[in-house]
Amino acid sequence: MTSAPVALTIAGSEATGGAGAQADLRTFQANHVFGAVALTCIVSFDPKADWGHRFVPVDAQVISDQLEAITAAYDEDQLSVTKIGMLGTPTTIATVAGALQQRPFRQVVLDPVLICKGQEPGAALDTDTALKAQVLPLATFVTPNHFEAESLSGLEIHTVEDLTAAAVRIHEISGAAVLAKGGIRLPGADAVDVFYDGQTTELLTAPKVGEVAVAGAGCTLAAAVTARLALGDSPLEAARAAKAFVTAGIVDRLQSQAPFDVVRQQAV
Ligand code: PXL
Repeated sequence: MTSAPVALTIAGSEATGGAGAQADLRTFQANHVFGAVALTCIVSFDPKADWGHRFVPVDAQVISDQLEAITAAYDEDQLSVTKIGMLGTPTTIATVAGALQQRPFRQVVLDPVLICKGQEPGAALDTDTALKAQVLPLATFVTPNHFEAESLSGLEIHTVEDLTAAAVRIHEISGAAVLAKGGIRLPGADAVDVFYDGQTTELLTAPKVGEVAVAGAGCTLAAAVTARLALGDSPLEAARAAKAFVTAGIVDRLQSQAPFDVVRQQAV
């Protein structure tokens, strides 16, 4: 019998398995961390409509019930790190923010999934505003992609210098360690991400693997950070390990009948 570290993901289901809670759990497992899930929503792509997102939120009470069960089963030593992925509605955001205020976590890793395709633009704006106001202040580690970094910082990002300025700004707003992802969006041969925690700025680079984004990369990166923090890494060590982990999974991507490849997590 062991009492191994447990990590929690508060995330949506993406039915084909490429992103969301499914990618998070595979990432935890590949990093030797036991995973728990509080499911926030269910996304079913629509193959009849260009693989757009069909989105159904989980009832707020059911989200609370899941979090109650998880935090009763695992105390603050055993479960000290949580990841937050797609929340999707202002109601879900309020529910999750309330739960995080009641039960302390040593680390809260926020993948600030801002827009869910398939939602009304109006609803998405409410969701963005609520996420920034209620969840960002609770985060200790944030992993915005190019679009999310522009939205959270209010800066335009065309270069690595811009991405660094955005990471600094997001740290100032949130107090969190920031891993701002340029990915394939910035020009150049490398996929560059910027780590900034108020003291250290470090560029994490890897050669780009093609010029087309792979689904599940954002979820996998943030989940790998979460797993490494649960194992005791510092935020910078976790960021470096997560970058290597997601790069390996992109190289070994899974193809399917869907119009995008997905990250395939490799055991570490
Ligand atoms: O990659 C963002 C993301 C997160 N969570 C869920 C998703 C997606 C994208 O499809 O479906 C549940």
